[in-house]
Amino acid sequence: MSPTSSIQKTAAGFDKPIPEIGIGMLGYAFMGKAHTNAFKTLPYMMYPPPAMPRLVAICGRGESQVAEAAQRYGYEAHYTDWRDMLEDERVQLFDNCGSNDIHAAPTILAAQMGKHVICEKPLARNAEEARSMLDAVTKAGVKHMVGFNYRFVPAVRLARELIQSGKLGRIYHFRAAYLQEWLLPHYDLPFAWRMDKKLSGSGALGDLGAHAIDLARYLIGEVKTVSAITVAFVPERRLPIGEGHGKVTVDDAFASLVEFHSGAIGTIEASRFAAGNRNRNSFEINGERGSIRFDLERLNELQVYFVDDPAETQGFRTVSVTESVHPWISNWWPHGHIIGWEHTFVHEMAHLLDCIVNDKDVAPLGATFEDGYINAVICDAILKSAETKRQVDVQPGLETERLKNYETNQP
Ligand code: SOE
Repeated sequence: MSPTSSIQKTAAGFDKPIPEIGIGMLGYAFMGKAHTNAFKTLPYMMYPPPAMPRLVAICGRGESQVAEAAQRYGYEAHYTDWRDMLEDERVQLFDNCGSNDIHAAPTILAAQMGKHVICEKPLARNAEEARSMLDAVTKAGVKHMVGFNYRFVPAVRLARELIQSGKLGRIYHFRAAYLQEWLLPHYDLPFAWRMDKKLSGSGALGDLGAHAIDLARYLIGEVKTVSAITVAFVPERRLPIGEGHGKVTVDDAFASLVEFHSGAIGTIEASRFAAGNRNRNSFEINGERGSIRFDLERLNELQVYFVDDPAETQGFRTVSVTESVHPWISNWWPHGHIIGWEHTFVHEMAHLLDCIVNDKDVAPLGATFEDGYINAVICDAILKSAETKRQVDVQPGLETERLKNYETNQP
């Protein structure tokens, strides 16, 4: 096939062939939809794209539901068994948007078959399971990413750039709260997999706290110790079908004190009972030369305070992170035309595809399975601290290149 025909095959006008990457998606609900939307959007919004995602196959338990999803999203094929989907040689990138209990087995098999992998967070139900996934992708030599998409919010990337530039100076505090409210009694939600430790591993901790912990590592550095408390406000919930109740075996909320190897200290909490907070992933960072505040419910904004600002105008001010100089914005709209939650997945998938076709490192800008494993170690430490009512050291026991200077690790 001549180069010209491959250019015309993928998209006219590019000055070099744009490779295709076949996507195999496990899951068609919330995250399956968000990831699919990203793959379908990035070719024309992250233009020219690093690769053209080809929606080869989607997999889900219910034949009629996954068939409808395939038609709705535009996948060429659909399966009800992920083993069959992984046998499809057209699948080059396996995207696991399944529930936490099916993160490990399909992803490990995909890696062993030489497929690149992305898995939604939390990587696994605990550190031991996460480590088995990290070992599999390391042995297979495939690209691997965990869906910590908030690293791909322009305002969050700007926060990292400001910190790394020294604009804030030495960092003293990281204070994060990821607050939702969907389990409050008036919603009367029945028992589900996210409330069952066997299936989910943990509750608000792994679902929401994992995001805050990842941002702590991405922005501040490695965690040294944690002290925590967890709570299940509602101990049992009605079953979705029939009579009876399911026992809630995970946390509805947690709060933790965190020490970083850098010497900074902080608090990280998450709750599904924080009335009025729909999806408020927020943090504040205090340094010797200034502070930063972020709130996902106002994701286009970053509040900044710099001690060097003129006294007469000093104070927290709101930066609209929608200028062309800001990360990714030049791919979207003129300044002031804001972007949304779904666009963070477009940035995330474009980064992954670029790393795959150009053999680049997913880290440190994207989260790898190593980040997912360390995140799981910290989550396990939080659960252990809550159980023992003691401070717990965080010790991933990794001898990887990025962690050689673990004690002084800067992101
Ligand atoms: C549900 O709590 C959820 O969808 C999380 O699983 C996501 O990671 C978070 O970004 C939004 O809320």
